[in-house]
Amino acid sequence: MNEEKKVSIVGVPMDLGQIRRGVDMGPSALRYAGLIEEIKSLGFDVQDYGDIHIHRSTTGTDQEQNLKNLQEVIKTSEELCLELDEIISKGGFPLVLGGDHSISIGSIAGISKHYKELGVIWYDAHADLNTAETSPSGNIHGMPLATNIGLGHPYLLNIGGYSPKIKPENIVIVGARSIDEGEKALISEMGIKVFTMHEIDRKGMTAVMEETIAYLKERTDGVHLSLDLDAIDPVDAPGVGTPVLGGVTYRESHLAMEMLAEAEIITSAEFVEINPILDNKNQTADVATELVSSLLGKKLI
Ligand code: 5AB
Ligand code: MN
Ligand code: MN
Ligand code: MN
Repeated sequence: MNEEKKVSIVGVPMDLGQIRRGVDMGPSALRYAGLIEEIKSLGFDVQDYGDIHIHRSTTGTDQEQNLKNLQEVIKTSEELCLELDEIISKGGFPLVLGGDHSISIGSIAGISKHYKELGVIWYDAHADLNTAETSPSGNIHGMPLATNIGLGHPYLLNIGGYSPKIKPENIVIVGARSIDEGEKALISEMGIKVFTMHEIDRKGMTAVMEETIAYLKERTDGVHLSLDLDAIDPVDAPGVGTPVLGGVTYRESHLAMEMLAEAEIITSAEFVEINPILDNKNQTADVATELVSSLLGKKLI
């Protein structure tokens, strides 16, 4: 990543992909944490596209197909898809601020059409590989990775007008420690590469990121980083809706971002699932801001 790069910010104040309100305040929390100023201070040209409009139904939640707020998620995803398509066409580096993780359906729909072999790093405590058939909750934020590989409700798959968006072999999941039975079956069936907390503990983050980078460099022509703040241990990032004990530390995450910056493989990114209502004085947005900064190449000296 070089300093001539335009960083194009899009906020997605979406909380309908899950049931705990507050994650819609994520974009504000990140802006309040000084994200824009921080990126500018690194010498980048920053363009803030503002926030996507979220359509809210007045008729209540549609749970018929174990897909809560399906129509709202579809509308938001279509808009985000168009916005990111345009940003990339204009040569910007898309940085998307969530919002819950359902937004990844729209972001990857807009991004992936610009690559033949888009790679994805899914930095998350969860695998987000559920479909309506396997989901224990009906929350669409647990389904975006499945949707992106072409599994799920046809309306979700059709966002952006094509499916699948990514190949299972172009994905690396990092930090997983809460994986549902249906997701486990899919991971082994599809051969998706996963570094769970077990591998991170055994090998260390350095080896995990070296392997991730080498694996993706070999087979992809662009890499989207989808970073769910719940990958990070709740001690360091308490402001998330679905916290899971035993996560990646703040320091390990910095190292991961620094290694990605050095490898110069990341072509777009999103930071999702920050819930300021559950946070401790905006700590999680502060952590995310620092991680963005490292990802964009901030050096300690
Ligand atoms: B997140 C769970 N697997 O499907 C489900 O935060 C949790 O975007 C999903 O990773 C968590 O409801 C979704 C139990
Ligand atoms: Mn997630
Ligand atoms: Mn998660
Ligand atoms: Mn979550």
